[in-house]
Amino acid sequence: MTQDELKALVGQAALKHVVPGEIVGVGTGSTVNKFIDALAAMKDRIPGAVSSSVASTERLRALGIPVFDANEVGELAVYIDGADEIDPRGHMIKGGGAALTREKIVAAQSRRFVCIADESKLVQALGAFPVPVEVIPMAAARITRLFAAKGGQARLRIKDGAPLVTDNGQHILDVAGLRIADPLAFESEVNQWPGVVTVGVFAHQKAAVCLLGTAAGVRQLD
Ligand code: ABF
Repeated sequence: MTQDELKALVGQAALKHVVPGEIVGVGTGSTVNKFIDALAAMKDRIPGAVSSSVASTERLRALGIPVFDANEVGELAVYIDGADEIDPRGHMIKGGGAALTREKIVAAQSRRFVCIADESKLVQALGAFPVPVEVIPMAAARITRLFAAKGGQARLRIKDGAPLVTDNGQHILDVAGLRIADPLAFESEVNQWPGVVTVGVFAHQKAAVCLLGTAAGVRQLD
């Protein structure tokens, strides 16, 4: 099976976690795009979605699925999103798609996080994937020095020759060289640094369930 087919497999499998009659939280990325495409088949059984990015909002609306502002709705039953890395306890690195802040907001608004990914995303310890951190631009140099003191090398994410600007008008640092032994403590610490909007470690909002696409089918980690 190709990686694309594995993503389609878990995108389809995630449908059984959508609660009929309830608004569903929808993440961002190529795996979530497969889920959104599958969700079109049950759009008459849900009021709609809350989305974590402009890109996902456009895809949902193009399929006729209403998208609500997060402020218009209360707690969501479930949030379905991908990850860049996931450990066996459900802690994740996210933000490769630059949508991490809105992803964390919708995850926090949801009772359960269901992570969907192909099996290549499963790791024993987080950190091989550079950790995305959304930052206020004027704090980028100081935050880079704070990561250096932890052994991390932070690089400003560039797109089309200029610093990438997120949906929230901020920049992204990608931090390589970190081995994150305690994801909860790491997330809490970096969140305190002035100028950090969101750190792409999801330990406080970890996955309750992870659906991994494998050649043998969908493997579920609870
Ligand atoms: C989002 O999309 C992210 O937080 C993560 O960076 C990315 C995973 O993308 P893909 O499914 O394309 O690998 O969920």
